[in-house]
Amino acid sequence: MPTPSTSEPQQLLDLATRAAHAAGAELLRRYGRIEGLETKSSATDPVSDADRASERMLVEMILAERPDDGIIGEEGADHRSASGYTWVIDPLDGTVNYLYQLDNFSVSIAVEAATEGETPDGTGDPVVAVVCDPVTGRTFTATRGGGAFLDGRRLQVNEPVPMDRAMVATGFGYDPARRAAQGAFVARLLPRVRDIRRMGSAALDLCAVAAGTVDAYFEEGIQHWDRAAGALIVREAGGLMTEFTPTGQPSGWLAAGPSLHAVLTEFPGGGK
Ligand code: LIP
Repeated sequence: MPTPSTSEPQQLLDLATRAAHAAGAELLRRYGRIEGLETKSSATDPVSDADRASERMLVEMILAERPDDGIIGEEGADHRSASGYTWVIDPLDGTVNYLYQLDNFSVSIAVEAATEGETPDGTGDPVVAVVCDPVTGRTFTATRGGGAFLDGRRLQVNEPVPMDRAMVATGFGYDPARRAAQGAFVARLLPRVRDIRRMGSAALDLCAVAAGTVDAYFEEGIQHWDRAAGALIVREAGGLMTEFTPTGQPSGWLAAGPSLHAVLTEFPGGGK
């Protein structure tokens, strides 16, 4: 594991923030003018030149200043780390919202440090996180052990939250059969909570938990780059984020304050 100098997390945070803002500006420049539209895992899983341009910009900025760091990106960036640090980037989280001009999308960047003896392949511990919302200019940040912030204001999850007062954000996969099972679980949960929100960007959903603008977020099938930065921001705001697979699908996660996290984990079909 790299031994960061005292200023290294701050240097990483500074570069991640500048890169996220530059990529966000590129997304806004292209907003409303979709070009190079293609689909990935299904006909409803889009990618466009905006995603690709944002990722190219992030990779160029990161490697120009930190050529020995690794990078893993949603749109194919794959650079091995020689420094022990790996950048995990989602250049446009909330792609479908972007396509429909629904103003809820983000640039999500996490920097992970390989743990002792492990290869730095992006499965290390996040040490720095930045999630930028280009439409509002909001920038969520966190450093491990240094707290979570929104534009410099310290964040804290809502705690305690009784289940019947909980505002719960979620999302659904692209596969119709998986969506049916996920919808059935939400149908069981809906009468037990205050309300459900489906906002379309996992990174911003996790930041909403950290900021207390929702009480919990869960989703199955989210990718490492969707959640890497948001996970650190939630944890540094006093929240818990653990695996959660209510319909038995892979890569399911739940983020909430401790009391609500415990209740939702025990909800029938909620735990692993
Ligand atoms: C999206 C996630 C969202 C999920 C979507 C999609 P993308 O990521 O942020 O939570 O429900 O299906 O995976 O593809 O926009 O980067």
